Amino acid sequence: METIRIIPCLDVKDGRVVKGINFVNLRDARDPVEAAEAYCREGADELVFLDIAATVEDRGTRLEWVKKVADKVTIPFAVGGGIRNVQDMKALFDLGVDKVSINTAAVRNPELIAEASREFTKKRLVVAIDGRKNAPGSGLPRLEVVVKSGSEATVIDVVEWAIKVERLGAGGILLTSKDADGTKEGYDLEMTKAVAEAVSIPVTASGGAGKLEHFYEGVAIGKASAVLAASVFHFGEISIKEVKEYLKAKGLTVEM
Ligand code: 0VR
Repeated sequence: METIRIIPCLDVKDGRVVKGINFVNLRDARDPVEAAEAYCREGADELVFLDIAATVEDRGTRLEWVKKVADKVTIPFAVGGGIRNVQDMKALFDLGVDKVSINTAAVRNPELIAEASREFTKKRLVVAIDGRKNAPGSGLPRLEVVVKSGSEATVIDVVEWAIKVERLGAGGILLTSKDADGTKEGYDLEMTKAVAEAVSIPVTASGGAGKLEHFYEGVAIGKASAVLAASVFHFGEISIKEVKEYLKAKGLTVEM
């Protein structure tokens, strides 16, 4: 049985870790370096850093923020937000980043996935897919890809995009529900399961984790290989240790 990874996510804006609901109403949470060191100490299996304002501000990833964290991180470190091309990726790898995550740029130029996968190997390339649910009868995909920090609809079906992303060479998918983000009401299990069953690369569930049961559901029902959270970890409501002990008690394999 695969080892399930527990992943805290640092959503960074103006040099601080922030947290909102449905990608808006962002409030200050903590310092990125302090948070990264704490999560490494607490047994996180991987750390994600998202420069969430980069694409909207039409700039590259803030390298100085990434470097401060990269210098302290002792676990696999993945960075996304504002990555537009292989040059941006190389600059991040040169800072010691282990994996890059592309979202809007991949939708705008799918060939970038294949190019990056060839250049850096697929295990260093994650494609982040932000999805939202549309009402039945809306004429829009039930599960629709959104880009630019969730501000722009694409009319692209999430599952179809995930299949294409795998075919183009992505090594993993970071699947975030914009509707569930920050609500602490649980992952979007319908969307997560639909994607995880359509691809053979690891899918990370993201958006909505609020209690221990949610992490288990993300794996047992959502078929995710990893579970990501921000709110409950940043505000100290649940610890990584508690999640791992809970999943282990439920029969899943985790690295204690
Ligand atoms: P929680 O629901 O708090 O665990 O959040 C998990 C996940 O949704 C967030 O870490 C992050 O992916 C939300 N993403 C974005 C954003 C948040 C604000 C603005 C933009 C984005 O573009 O992904």
